Amino acid sequence: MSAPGENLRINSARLWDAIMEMAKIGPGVAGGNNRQTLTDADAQGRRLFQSWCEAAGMTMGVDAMGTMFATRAGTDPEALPVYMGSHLDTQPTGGKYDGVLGVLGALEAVRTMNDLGIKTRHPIVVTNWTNEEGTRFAPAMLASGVFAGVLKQDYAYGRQDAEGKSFGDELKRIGWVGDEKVGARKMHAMFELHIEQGPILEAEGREIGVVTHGQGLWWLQVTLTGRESHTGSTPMNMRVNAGLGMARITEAVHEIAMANQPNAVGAVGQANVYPNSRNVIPGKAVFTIDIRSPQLAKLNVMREEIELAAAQIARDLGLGIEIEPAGHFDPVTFDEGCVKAVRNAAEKLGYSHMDIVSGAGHDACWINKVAPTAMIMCPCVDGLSHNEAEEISPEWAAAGTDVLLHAVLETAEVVG
Ligand code: HGY
Ligand code: MN
Ligand code: MN
Repeated sequence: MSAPGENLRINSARLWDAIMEMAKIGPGVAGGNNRQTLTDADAQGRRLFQSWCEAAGMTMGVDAMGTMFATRAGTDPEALPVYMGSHLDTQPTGGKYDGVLGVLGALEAVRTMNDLGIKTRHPIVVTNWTNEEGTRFAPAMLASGVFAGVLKQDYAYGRQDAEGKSFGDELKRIGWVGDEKVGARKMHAMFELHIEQGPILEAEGREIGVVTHGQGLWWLQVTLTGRESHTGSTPMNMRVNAGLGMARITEAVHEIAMANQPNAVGAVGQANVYPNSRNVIPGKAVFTIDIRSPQLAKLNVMREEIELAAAQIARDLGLGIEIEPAGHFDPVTFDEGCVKAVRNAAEKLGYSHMDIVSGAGHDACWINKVAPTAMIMCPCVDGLSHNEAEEISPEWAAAGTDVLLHAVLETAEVVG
């Protein structure tokens, strides 16, 4: 049977209800979400997602990183499954849609297939990747990185949060250590629907982003060591101020990103000074530099320039300095065949679309190393994300999910 026609659409109201239901779990303080990975709220969200998948007739598998794989059988059990999904964990001041749209959009696509009795030759698997955000346990995309063989499971299990709790202990505490070997699953293809998290699609008036590439990223954790002393009685020329070093390096990161325009970004998002007392010169500062570019050469030049500038600032201020990579992936080129399936679906459905490079990192960036992968994006209001005010329209959510449904059906081969 040929792929279904353009009249096949998902149930937009049911999708929106599911997103709003999930948003009640791990509520933020300003209308968004704080459902950080491996917290009790994450566990509650997982249970809700599992109940929905099982109600849709899917069987749930879980791997040793806690990633959830809900399978809808195909007519050919030998055929490799087509995967679609994203992540349910959020930033501490996250929005309701980052990651969630991709997981619940995939569930809605399956629910729509069930409504219409659509059969596919390839099985279909809806996925919730553990710890995409990398806030509580750095780096980001931790579980998909282990799945892709880029990160070791022992490394992941040993990652610690700010309170010294380890990933492995917390995964065990919430009861989500699965029995599957991470990465043992083989995929025919993987699609990830995600909000853009930037301003381009809305500004261009396009409903769909056909994601051809993804930016590369470095996270560099910097530790500066100075000397704690009294902020009142220590003469200025006797201070060894780690906080001042952090401020100057933060400024240097911004200047270097600006000097490397276009296609370069840089900031410091996480920063701690010690002892963090109002009347003590910080003796230590620990912070993470986040730099990104779609061009590998530019990304590496920025890293070199920042490391040189940071070393000079430390020398100028008499500070000790350590710089440790805390996360990295090269720029990504998604699979041409999968990208074409996304573009075909947008065209068939009559949605305005444009090619786009993902500014944010996603699980698809790692899975692209082990399976043909592509992403679909929908706009978000003012391009705002990683903010509780993150907003999309039900129409944008439905358009993205319609495209996901059709791209997956084209790839999974509708039969009967
Ligand atoms: O950092 C990222 O790009 C993603 O939101 N984890
Ligand atoms: Mn995300
Ligand atoms: Mn995010």
